Amino acid sequence: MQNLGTPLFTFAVAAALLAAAPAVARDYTLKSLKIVDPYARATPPGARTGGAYLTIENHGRDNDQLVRAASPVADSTELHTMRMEGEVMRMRAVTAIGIPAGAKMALTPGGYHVMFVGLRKPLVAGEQVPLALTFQKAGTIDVEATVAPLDGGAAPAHMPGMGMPAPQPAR
Ligand SMILES: [Cu+2]
Repeated sequence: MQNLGTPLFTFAVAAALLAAAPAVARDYTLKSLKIVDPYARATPPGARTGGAYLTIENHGRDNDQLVRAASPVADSTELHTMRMEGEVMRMRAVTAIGIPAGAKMALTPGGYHVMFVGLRKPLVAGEQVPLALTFQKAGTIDVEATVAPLDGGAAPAHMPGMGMPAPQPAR
């Protein structure tokens, strides 16, 4: 589990975080879950894959799990994690991402993420990507992920050696 960009399990009260969130962040509420600031990364022409990221806060008393993601932008939409295999960081599909009661799970470029496989068109910065998220207990919610620029300062660069074609920074 080391060097994975370990998902953050933060048991802090979320109110302070919410108060500090930028006004542009888009949040969604589904029962006891809050989905914070879903975004995707812009993709270069011809890219077959893309990623989407978000934070899920579980304000309820029951554990939940993200069990499915779906989007019309790709042939399939998968839940992935990253793991080290020897010296190489590789992605692996997972069947569910746990969202423990009272916890916050961040899906990030270095950890758990939503993966678009077989992109039907490039993801363009500024556009919105429809994303349906299904949780084991809370059900399904439709959100829109804002596409962030490839070279956006806040977003971490793609890691080298991920086992798939990684977009290069804008030339
Ligand atoms: Cu992936």
